[in-house]
Amino acid sequence: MKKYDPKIIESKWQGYWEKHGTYRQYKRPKKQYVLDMFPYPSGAGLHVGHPKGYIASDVYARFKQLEGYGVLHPMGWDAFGLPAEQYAIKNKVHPSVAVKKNIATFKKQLQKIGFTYDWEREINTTDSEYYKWTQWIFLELWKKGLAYQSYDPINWCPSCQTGLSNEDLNQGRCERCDSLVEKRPMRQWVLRISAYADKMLRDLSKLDWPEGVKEAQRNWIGRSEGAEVVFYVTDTEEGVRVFTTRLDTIYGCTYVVVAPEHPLLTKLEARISNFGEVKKYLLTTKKKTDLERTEMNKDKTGICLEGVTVVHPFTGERLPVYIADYVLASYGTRAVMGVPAHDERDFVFAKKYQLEILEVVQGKEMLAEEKPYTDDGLLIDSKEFSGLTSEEAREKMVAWLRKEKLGKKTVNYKMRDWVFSRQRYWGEPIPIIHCEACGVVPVPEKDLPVKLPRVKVYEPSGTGESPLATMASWVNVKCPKCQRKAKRETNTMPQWAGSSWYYLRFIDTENSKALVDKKKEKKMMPVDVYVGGDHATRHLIYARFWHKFLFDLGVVSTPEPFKRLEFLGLILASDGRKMSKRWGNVINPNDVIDQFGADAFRIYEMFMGPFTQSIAWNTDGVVGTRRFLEKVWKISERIMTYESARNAVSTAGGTGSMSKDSESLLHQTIKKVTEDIEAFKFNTAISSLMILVNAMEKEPTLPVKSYKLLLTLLSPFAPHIAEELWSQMGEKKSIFLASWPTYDKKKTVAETVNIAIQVNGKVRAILAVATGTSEDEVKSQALADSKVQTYIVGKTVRKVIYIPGKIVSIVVG
Ligand code: ANZ
Ligand code: ZN
Repeated sequence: MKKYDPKIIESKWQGYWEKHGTYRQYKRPKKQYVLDMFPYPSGAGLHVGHPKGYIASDVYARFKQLEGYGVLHPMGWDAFGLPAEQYAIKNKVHPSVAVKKNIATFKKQLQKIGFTYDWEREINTTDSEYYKWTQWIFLELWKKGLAYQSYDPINWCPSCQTGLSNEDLNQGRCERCDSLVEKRPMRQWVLRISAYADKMLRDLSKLDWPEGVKEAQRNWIGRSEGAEVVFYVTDTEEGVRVFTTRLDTIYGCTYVVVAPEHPLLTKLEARISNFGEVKKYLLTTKKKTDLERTEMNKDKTGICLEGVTVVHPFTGERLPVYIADYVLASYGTRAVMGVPAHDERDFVFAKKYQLEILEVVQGKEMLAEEKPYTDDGLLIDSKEFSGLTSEEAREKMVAWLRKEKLGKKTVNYKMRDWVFSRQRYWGEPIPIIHCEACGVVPVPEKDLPVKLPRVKVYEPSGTGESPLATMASWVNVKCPKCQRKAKRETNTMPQWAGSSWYYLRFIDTENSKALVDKKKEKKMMPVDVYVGGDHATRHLIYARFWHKFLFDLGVVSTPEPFKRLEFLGLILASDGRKMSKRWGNVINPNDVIDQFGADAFRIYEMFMGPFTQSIAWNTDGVVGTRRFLEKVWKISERIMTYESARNAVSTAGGTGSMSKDSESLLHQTIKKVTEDIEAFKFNTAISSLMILVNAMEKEPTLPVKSYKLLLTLLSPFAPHIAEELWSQMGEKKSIFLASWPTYDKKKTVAETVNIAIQVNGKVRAILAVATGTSEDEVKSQALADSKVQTYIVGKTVRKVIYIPGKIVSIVVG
């Protein structure tokens, strides 16, 4: 019998599995689609934090295969986008060359870990045969009016020199380089994601996703029911529409505020006597982010529009109009009615500019005077609406507004349409041609893909145009409609485009006729379990949007792409910080594997703690999991000895026997590991395997059958050693073609013993504990017993003695 040498057995079995296509069991009638969030191949390669999710999905995929499913578990590369481009610029290599090299590194690293990935289905978002379909989806969106050009100011990162979507911001800063983002007017392609806001919100309830992620999506979409109300500018036909969620407070409205960007300003320029001041204010606004504008504790500034008033729709009173940057240009109607008595920001603003504060809603308890009352309540001083509840008042008031054609119910969303163009090189070209005569002309489907040309300079131009604009030979084309001179669109798609539908391509990677074959799609979708982290909104918002669109097109058969989502906690460096080159605390999985083996590494990552928790790396832990595997290996040596001959081993069952306690523990473990893997509780599954191994180690003899059950339970976590020992037991086929063990329910019920608990020599309680319960566990159960508690509270426990299986004796003083 050989020593346990992971170096030898791991590469041996990796080769075997690949050669025999052990994981390609797609003919099986039941399917599981287990998916990882695919990585972008950065130049730094993988550190030990990256594979955590991949190991988890791999454990799950192997488990499902053992349960009899045909499992699709693919991997690919999200290789377009700013990080790849910046790496390429910094290292002076073409992005495509850098990406190729990085992918090779990533792949080699992943392959050492022993995953079930079907590398025949590898995809790369920067392959033109892949992005052909990304472009195709864009054109379908365009045909349906869901892709449009906008000239509204967008988020502009001065350092990355590109436009960004709202999702790319982190507290008003570029999430990539942390620069303060500016607003810049610029032509942009925008996707009408808002058209799907309601569906995306509604279908969240169908998903088996962590509540926190669903909540993040709800907040991101930010549905807000309210009303639009028109305030006419005195003596004009010009109406200012405001959006409010609190129509019931309208009798407390004492002024109206519009965003500095509101079109009303230019329309009324002649009437506004202090227009110079207004213009100056606009300039200061431009420098602020939306976050700074709306932050509660920031000073509220504004300017009264001299010479302009509006008419209160209910009372007919004239109200002053202000511009103030706490009203956002990107939300609602860009105008609000100011109700200082019931809204915090209005309150602060009214105090500063000495505007009237009228209370019109009362709660049960009166609040301190220096604070607005912001809850619903009973209406006062609101003419015929007085005495109604806020809710009743909103209904009645909106009915009246409708009748008078002064307003209506509306719904607003925080989610903005998706700014979809980037002024960068390394992305999918947007397949559009601009013709002076015909305007926007889509590239005909037969001409897809529009390939990204090789350029010499791929640094951003700084002019706000993509570097592609400088390539005359690529830009100048004939209009597909009228054959006259035309120009290609030079903006490219954002990083999120290729990842918004990649899971569909894995199902049918070679298809040149369609994005995905309908029959295959129907069999494999939806993704049963999606594993990853860090994209609670962005990627998961975009992918759901595209999927719903493809569903409406009839390309896919399910309204949602990802049935279940498992979100993971990060692995931090041992110093508690995020693992990063910047901090010099990165650990390369290759080094760990070289030292301890992939199986010990895999088990360690799954054993560190609850899957969803962030935990710091500790190499000593891998020492422990390696030791655990050594034990498993040693047991096999003993089996071999007492079974003496190899052919005796292969007769199922063998001749050894196991104690009743261990037999029962084995069945409990089968139950526990089955349930825990299903629930992504890998750490507790492993700890129960460790307990079982300890028990088996102590058995004088052991049936081969029981040992093989242990190997099967272990195999999703430590596939190489399990496969090796399986074959040493005489098995000819891969362990992953065996079936997952079932347990005998009767045997999972552990036998119990009664233990007397004495306090200072007197028996005070009887405790029933499962046989085999550890000393510490029995002691702590004894101390926690409610009867025992009455005798020990307030006293000091001096001694706790355990006589195994009989008595716990507690001494207090
Ligand atoms: C009057 C009012 C009275 C309001 C009251 C609130 C409380 P959500 O829930 O976020 O949709 N608002 C509307 N458009 C705005 C904009 N472009 N920028 C800044 N604030 C805006 O909030 C809707 C409320 O936010 C609206 O209801 C409006 O103030 C303000 F006691 O109208 B409310
Ligand atoms: Zn034309």
